[in-house]
Amino acid sequence: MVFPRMVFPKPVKTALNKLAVASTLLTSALFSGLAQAEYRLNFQDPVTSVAREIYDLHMLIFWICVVIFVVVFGFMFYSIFAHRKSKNYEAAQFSHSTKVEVIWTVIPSIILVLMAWPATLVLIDMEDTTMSDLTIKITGYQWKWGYEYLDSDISFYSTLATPREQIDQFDEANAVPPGENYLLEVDNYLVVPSGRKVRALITANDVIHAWWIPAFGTKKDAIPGYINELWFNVDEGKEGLYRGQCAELCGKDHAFMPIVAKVVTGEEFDNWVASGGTSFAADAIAEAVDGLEAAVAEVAEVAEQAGDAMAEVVEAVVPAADAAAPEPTVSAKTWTKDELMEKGAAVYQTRCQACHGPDGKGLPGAFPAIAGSEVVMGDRDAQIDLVMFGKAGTAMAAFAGQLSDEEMAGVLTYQRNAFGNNVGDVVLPADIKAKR
Ligand SMILES: [Cu+2]
Repeated sequence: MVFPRMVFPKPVKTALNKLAVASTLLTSALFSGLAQAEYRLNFQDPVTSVAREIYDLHMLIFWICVVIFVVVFGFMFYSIFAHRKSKNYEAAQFSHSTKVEVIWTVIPSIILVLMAWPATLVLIDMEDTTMSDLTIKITGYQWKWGYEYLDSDISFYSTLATPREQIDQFDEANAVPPGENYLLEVDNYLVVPSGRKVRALITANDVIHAWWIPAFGTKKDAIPGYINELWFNVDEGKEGLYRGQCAELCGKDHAFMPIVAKVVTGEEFDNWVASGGTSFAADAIAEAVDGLEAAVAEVAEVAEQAGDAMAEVVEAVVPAADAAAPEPTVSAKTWTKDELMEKGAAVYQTRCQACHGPDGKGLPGAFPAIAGSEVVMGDRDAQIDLVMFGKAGTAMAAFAGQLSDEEMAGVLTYQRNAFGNNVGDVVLPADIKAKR
């Protein structure tokens, strides 16, 4: 048998050719990307009992679907092949069969019940937050997470820590390559113990968010005015970092509010609570300082080989490294305007720019500009109150609980004197302290 040849008009032909070239390019680009990234199918490895139940349920349903697929398509292809016209098969002529109809109703019903049974058991287990060992209240904000350990006094905010330079890739010449955990890094980890049942109360302060850590098998909406519950109990021996994300489209920076949980042993957790919840932050700082010192030592070694001229350079580098190391608590320190501006710029780029823009121009119609703002450049006290305590009925949050005296003084000084604002005065940490 001869099939007629498809004949396309010329423009269609050209378009099809272009499409073929594009799809080849796309495919090769896609697969070279896949080859580089660690690529996997299926869920993340479960580390809690609930996550394991979900995983097993998922696999069970998957294999049931595979069997149904093979049986149905096998039957279909067999029928098509065995009864094909060229064999002169004569079709049966019936139009109704009660027997067949009963079979194709009863069998799927039984399959559905068999699938619903284990699924219901998992759902019931997921909802059972009783007998928990500790409770953490989790609040979603635009765009960060707040954690409160209700059994102790510990509470903190967890904000994106991926540097702005990696995110703003508008200028190719100055592009910084994304880090390993791009957009999945935070400044403060949620610290939880392994081997204990953690109950989480989930809510939100502004719009609906959702708290999701795939490896824990937890995902729950955070709704303003409501408190949802979930629980997880991480297996002992599975200590480490687990990453998740906000899973409910919550506005402009929805992709910029990741979740990082640091799972530690029960003993480490107790020590962490006893220390007021600060030791892990201190660890991170110590690590950073160690890294810095190692780098300085390396430079020194090279310099020794290169002679005295280089040694002089090292002398210049060491104090710089010291200066870069985190400062001790500094209530007695006298702050210069330059220092406040520098600190303020860093705080601004992590805490304010999401709404007010990296360039202070805001988002017309939604978030007011800082540049040229009469409010910002107006009365100093009023401006301090606004940033510390927020403004009711607007999106302006109260930052008193989120920033230290020094950070608050810095960012206020910065806003009054950056982006072409030119008030000239400074806000000192003592001014903030006096208002707390
Ligand atoms: Cu969100």
